[in-house]
Amino acid sequence: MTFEERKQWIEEQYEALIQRTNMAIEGNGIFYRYRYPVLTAEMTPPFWRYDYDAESNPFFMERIGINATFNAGAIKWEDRYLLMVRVESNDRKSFFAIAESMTGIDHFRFWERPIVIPENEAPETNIYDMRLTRHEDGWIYGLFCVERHDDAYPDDPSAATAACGIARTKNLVDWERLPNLKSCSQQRNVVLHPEFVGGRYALYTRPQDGFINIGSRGGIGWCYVDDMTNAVVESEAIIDPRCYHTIKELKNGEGPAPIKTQYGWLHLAHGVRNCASGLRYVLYMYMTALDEPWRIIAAPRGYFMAPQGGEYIGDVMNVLFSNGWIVDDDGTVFIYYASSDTRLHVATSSIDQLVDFCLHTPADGLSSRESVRTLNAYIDRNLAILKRKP
Ligand code: M1P
Repeated sequence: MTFEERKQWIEEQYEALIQRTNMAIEGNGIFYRYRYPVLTAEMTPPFWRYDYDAESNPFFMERIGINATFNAGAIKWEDRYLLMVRVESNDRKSFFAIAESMTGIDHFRFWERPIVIPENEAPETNIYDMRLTRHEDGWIYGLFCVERHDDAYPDDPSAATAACGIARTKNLVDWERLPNLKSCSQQRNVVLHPEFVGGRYALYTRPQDGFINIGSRGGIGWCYVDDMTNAVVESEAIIDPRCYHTIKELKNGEGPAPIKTQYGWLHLAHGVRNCASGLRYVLYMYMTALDEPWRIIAAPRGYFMAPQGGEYIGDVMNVLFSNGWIVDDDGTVFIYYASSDTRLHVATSSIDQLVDFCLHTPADGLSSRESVRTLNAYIDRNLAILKRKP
């Protein structure tokens, strides 16, 4: 193929992916999955990946390969669904780029350029997994993981540290970088609560001893912060701990900022357990009290979503992860989740369904004995209904 032929072919493939109509797949009554991912690496603009100069790139060769599009923050902005996507290029560095759609389920198109997050006094090597919070103080905050080499181990190139970076914006284009969250532990999956609580900012945290290993710490924490321009974790209470023989035995982390409903705050989180094939990441939900957003009032058993079919496969297998969701005025909830650190999907549900799921799904009984007892109670009720004479 000539330069022109290849260019045309690549652009046609790209447009076909962007124009593709997505379809809901009937499911479990709690949410709909969709037939196609909403964003894959191939849906990044060709002019990011290819040199368009026929002289310097006669083969129309890919120069800046994109490896993955995943773990996106989400926000509704002027009637459009915006995703703050973690884009990872072939060099393993992640960056943020916004993709927008009018439907929330398909036709996502990246803005022309990635988002430039200014650096602060401690430049990082890698940034990822932004949680967007429209705070009642009038700012939109982006909290994200900042990663750098741990220079305490100069001979170990894998030694790293994780902390929470903070930036804020009024228009999603210009970002003001604030100092990183100060904490005595490493932090990932930190999320800003959207309202003041007792007049203070509040954060969901995830303290960890090491970069990957949680060590003696972990669980979803809660802390207050007086000033987001100098955010310090002074004391941290674990509100949703890890637990033996559950989906969050090894670690867990808050997903997007919680959604306020008349019954309480809806939370989406990820839980991790170990198994012979490695770590397994699933999504789970819980609810907290409206006036005490740290107090759990409902914790449905097990997972809300786990990898299915092709979702199992990717760079980091057996992973579902979500850090973004959007609620429409009619109560529809768009849940953006990534599979296996590779691609981004949407699932749709509603506030009513998610509240019902949280309030009426039995809690984890924490033993096989209790699981069977709960199951038998359901079977008793259902058989009585089924055997009722018409
Ligand atoms: O690879 C799975 C996920 O691992 C990390 O999440 P956590 O800190 O909870 O283990 C993050 O790097 C996340 O981006 C990634 O999807």
